Amino acid sequence: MQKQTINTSPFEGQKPGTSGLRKKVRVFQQPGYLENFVQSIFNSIEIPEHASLVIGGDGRYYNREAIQIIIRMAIANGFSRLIVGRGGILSTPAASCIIRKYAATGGVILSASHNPGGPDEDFGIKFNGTNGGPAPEALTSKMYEHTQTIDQYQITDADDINLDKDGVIDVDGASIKIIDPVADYADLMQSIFDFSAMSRLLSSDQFSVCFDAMHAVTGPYATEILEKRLGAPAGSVFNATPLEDFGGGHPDPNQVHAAELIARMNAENAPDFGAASDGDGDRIMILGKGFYINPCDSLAVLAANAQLIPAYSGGIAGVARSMPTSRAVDRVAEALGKDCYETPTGWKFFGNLLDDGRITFCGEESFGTGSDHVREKDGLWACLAWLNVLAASQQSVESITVKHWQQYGRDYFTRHDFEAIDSEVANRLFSELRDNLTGLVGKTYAELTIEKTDEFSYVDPVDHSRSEQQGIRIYTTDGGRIVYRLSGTGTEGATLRVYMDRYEPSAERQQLDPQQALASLIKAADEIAGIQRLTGRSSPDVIT
Ligand code: VG1
Ligand code: CO
Repeated sequence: MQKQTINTSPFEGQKPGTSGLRKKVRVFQQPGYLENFVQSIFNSIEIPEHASLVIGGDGRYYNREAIQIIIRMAIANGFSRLIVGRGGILSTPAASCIIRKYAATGGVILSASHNPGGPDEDFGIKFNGTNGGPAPEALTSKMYEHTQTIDQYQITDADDINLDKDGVIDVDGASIKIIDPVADYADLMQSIFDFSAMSRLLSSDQFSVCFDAMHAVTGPYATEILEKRLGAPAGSVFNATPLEDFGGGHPDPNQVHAAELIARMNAENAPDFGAASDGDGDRIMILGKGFYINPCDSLAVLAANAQLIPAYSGGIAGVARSMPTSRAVDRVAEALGKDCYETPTGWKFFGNLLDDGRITFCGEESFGTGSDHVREKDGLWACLAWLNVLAASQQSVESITVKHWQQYGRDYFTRHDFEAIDSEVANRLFSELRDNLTGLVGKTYAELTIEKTDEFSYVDPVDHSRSEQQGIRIYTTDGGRIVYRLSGTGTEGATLRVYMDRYEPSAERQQLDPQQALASLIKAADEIAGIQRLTGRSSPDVIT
């Protein structure tokens, strides 16, 4: 084997977003593009002696080719042990679990998560550190700096590795271990939850479950855990084989893209429990029979019932949520006398809080929920947490949620996404909003009076790092809130996300459709930012 130093020059725009670097596959396929970014990762971290790296991805188009390149580069950069998921497969939470379990130096995860896959679609890459969590901002900024000045990368001329056969391969002193991508993760789940109570529930004819893996990475994980270990009937997991193009769909578990599951759950004789996960398995949408539970509420219900789950029976340390997530979990934390942290969007902001033992559960409105068992959001974990709570409480998803609202009040929540809008228009919308921000106070829109406005910035309580411009917030006098931010995961133009929520303490008024309950806020959000006026869009592309 020969180590080679290849001369290269920088590519523009290799700036990691909310969760790694995401671009069109064709951008990644340019000679040197992936190599430059991978070398910039390696240039940004310490690679100690006996360094080890976990490698895997969500199985999307270009996953296997990218893995071969990364293996060759990791060896040339001095990693002596590589752990690779068989077939190039590792869900994001499984990668986090494996990094932690085998005390790896870090991991490279290939995924563009909920973005579609295929030759004309998206690819992505992210680096997780030794705690198993996404690189914090200080590290992603360092990577970006390296991408701007890079002039060479290291690679070996080793042959392609057979990714489909378990075992250890020795390549010139470096060992490459191909592992079952599921087993370690499934064992971790079994150590957290009450699998005996859950398997009694899942194998009884009184209860049925269906899980839509959306042709993405969670298929093998959900089949192993729900069907094999917990005894749900075969076929409970559908769309279970990871496909390079996710069957042509968006592996985004929301009410628009997971239409097949929604239809099943709203049909007559619907299953009691439904779930759909995203491309890389870190998010989940939870449904009851004919009942949708918003992810903000899901986090709150799980936090309130944590003691029913063996691993958390001693109670939780605290909770955290991303800023645009509704304040439902704050109410639970308050009742429990625990701290609740509000962070910017993106899982990387939970890492320090988890590592420091300040929080046990955390989540985002975008269907990501998790705990301190790994350092990523974890879709199947949330699905199993719900099943554990249902098994222990003998209640339905709907009854447990409705009772939760009665006890704590309901936070109506919705998110409206305006996708692929012109970037210049999006920037104009934000600069106008910023300029008008203080002048908005006291004004009335859609009969709502504005009480307070600000732009969210965050100081990490552990390392004191600062993150600015994390979303513009408008508060109305009736307790409503509007948040505007631009997506950091898209690959085409800009995606405007508008989040709205409002608290409803009265049980008599908790049964409304959120779009109805939030109608005035939705109207005000458009008038304040001039969404229709500036973008020409009269309605959002996706509503969650
Ligand atoms: C979106 C979500 C955010 C999530 C991120 C990565 O980011 O809003 O909550 O952490 O995706 O999730 P943005 O910047 O597009 O709003 V995943 O599952 O796509 O890696
Ligand atoms: Co994801």
